[in-house]
Amino acid sequence: MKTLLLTGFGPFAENTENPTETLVKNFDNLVINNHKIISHILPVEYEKSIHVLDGLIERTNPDVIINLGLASNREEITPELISINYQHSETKDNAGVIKKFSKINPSGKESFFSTLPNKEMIENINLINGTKAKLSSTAGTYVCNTVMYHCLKKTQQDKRNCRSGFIHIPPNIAQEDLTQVLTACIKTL
Ligand code: PCA
Repeated sequence: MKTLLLTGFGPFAENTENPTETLVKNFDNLVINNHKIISHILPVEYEKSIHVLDGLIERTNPDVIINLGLASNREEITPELISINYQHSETKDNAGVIKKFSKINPSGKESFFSTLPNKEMIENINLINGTKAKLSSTAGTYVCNTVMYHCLKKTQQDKRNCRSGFIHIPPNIAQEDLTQVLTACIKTL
């Protein structure tokens, strides 16, 4: 049996609800496709999110990590191709911090590519009635990109045999549909 660490986020900025919160909580402890799921809600804070994530990775030693977040301005489900070593947003994080023109890690690599099977996940999601997925080539420069970058950096630096990446979820999709979407993604692992 493999271990899948699944993360989501709670509300932030003007988003009073974050669909990834309910979704991720509902998958905690399930076993799908021979993966035991451990789920956790990360704080929408640049600093704390990565510290919490580090602790989770150390504690659970996962084989796969899927991080989920809300993209309030998108219409499709968007697995992310790449994370970049940058933080820049007008939006405060939930600790009130604004980051602009900042590096996540001043001495780190410029970018990390997702190591999740994005193509297969997109194909599987698009087989589901009424849901649409496409590849995104930017995870933004706010907290989600920070989490994706740090997650890939840590797992590769620690030489963990662990695949990870990020999927952004648009608003206004029913939880039942999101459940099907996430199940379809996990079936590609
Ligand atoms: N979305 C934000 C951070 C938390 C979330 O769910 C983002 O896209 O960076």
